[in-house]
Amino acid sequence: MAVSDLKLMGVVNVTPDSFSDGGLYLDPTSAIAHGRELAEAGAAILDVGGESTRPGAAPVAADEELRRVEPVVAALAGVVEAISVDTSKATVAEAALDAGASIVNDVTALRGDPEMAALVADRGAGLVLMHMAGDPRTMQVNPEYGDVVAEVRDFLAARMEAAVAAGVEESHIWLDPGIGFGKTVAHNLELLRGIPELATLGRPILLGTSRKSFIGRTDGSETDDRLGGTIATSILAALAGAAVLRVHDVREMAQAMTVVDAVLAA
Ligand code: HH2
Repeated sequence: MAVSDLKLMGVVNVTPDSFSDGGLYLDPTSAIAHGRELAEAGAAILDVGGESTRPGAAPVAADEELRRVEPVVAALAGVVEAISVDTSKATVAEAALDAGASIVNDVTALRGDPEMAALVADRGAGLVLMHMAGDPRTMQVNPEYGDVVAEVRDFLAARMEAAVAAGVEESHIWLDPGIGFGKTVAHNLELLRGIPELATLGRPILLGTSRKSFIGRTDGSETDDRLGGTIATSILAALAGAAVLRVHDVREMAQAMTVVDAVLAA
């Protein structure tokens, strides 16, 4: 498979406090323009979120999150193959699905809101189940695992089973190891090496390394200077079997994939 067969998921953060682009796209007009740019640059999916999940982030009330996300989803629906909504609240997910989203990206893997599983099942939506140890306020306090890859794989298998038991079609589920969510640098690096093992679960693997702090802790770079590390980890993940890459810098990522394919085909 060519790495350019992968889907790029462009990040649209309609927030004041996201870790790398907080405040840049809080106004719906700028978020919509940014989403259009990412679509033109090669994003097949746009992931629209109204609540930061960075370590220590303060929770956002549902009505505020909905106010941020809904007009942006409505304007971008149809611009790309699919819109996902990055939320763990069923009311926000429902409004986004009504506005044209077709995928729910729930970083709590259906553990955050008891209404979420039934909503996704009833609407026949796509579902991203992500691994997170703890919650964003506490997740980076001394994360510990025995075998991180095995534990994340078992967690994802169990969450997939719970989703299917609640009526979600297995074929609608994507799995994500949750890079940076309750993990040390070493855990993140091990998970990147462990993608083939996660892929044995039989569902597409989505991966988000974009601009994350494990890159900065590896080379000392600041948040706005981690494109090289993002591309390196994303390409390695693609070659190891990841199917969807969640990135902020779609144009640069698409270029890297095209060039890698040209080399692989030579
Ligand atoms: N990472 C972030 C947010 N949502 N969803 C999935 N499925 N996987 C991820 O790795 C992931 C995610 C964090 O990135 P960002 O949205 O840029 O930051 P913030 O949460 O501060 O808005």
